[in-house]
Amino acid sequence: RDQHMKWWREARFGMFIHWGDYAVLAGNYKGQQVGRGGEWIMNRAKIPVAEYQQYARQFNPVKYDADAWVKTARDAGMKYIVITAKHHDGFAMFKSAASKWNIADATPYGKDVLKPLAAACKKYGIKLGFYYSQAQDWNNPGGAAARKIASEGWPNPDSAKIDAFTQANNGHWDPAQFSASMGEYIDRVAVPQVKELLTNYGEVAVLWWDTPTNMTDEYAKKLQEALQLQPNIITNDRLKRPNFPGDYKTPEQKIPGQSELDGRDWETCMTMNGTWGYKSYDHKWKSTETLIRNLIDIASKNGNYLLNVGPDALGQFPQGSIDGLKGIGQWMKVNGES
Ligand code: FUL
Repeated sequence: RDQHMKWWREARFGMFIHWGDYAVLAGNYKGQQVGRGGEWIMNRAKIPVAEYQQYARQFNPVKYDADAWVKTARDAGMKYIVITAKHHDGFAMFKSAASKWNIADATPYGKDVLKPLAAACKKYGIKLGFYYSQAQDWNNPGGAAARKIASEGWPNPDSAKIDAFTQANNGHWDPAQFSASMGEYIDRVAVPQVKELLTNYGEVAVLWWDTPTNMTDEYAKKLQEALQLQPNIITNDRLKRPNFPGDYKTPEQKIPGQSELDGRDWETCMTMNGTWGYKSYDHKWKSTETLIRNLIDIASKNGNYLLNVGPDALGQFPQGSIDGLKGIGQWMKVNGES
């Protein structure tokens, strides 16, 4: 029954990649540094849909080198990669027939970036997984929008802008966002895109769902059924709560203590600085020593460590990530099993 989990349980170490249109803004909006994750900037600053979509015209990652990315992961001792195929801003990093809001159709770059990544993963024997934001989608009509309310109030860097309109409209700040129902969004965008992802890229090892805002069992079932396209696929626990536990738990930015372990498989995802998506001014890098200690702590408790890199809009890993991964790789050479 558990045969499909075998490689994952042995993997221990993987690379998370948060990459999308938000890398263009890099945490900055109209001269303001917007707090927390760079990938949340559209929501936190309540950027209108039409305006946000203009930034895609500046997204031209000509330095993107999938081969080099996968090599960097492999050299650090990582066994798998999970990349944001679509984050909450709804921007697909792949050519999609279900929505024009994708990297091939909306940017000067004009190409799918998952295809070369899949090819490089195959070449180096690294498993490839896709993160897909199934519920939140701030650009495709009908997608959900979570409210993150902070007491201090905008523009405090730690808060989100919550105006009366947003408050009254289920977290949405632009009428374009609810010109369709969530059911329509699930049927027209989420399910077709998941099918595209599970059909066009060879073996897909992991489907990493996120933030089940307003999900229902009905929506979740439709998405879960699509997974049949990849019989050996592994999924996390964020499709919908409860009733859809997936294969493993996903503690975020923390390592569970011994007493919190309950026998279920688990994976800690973590940033190397303070953001998932690229921010030009976040230089608070964890030391190599901290990263290695975390990996040891997690491996000793039978978990996996999914360590994040947030590439910039040109397609480059930040130097801080490269340095940290190199440091881990050097330690691995001496102490690791591979
Ligand atoms: C969270 C998301 O909202 C963040 O942006 C990030 O993707 C993290 C891994 O999961 O819940």
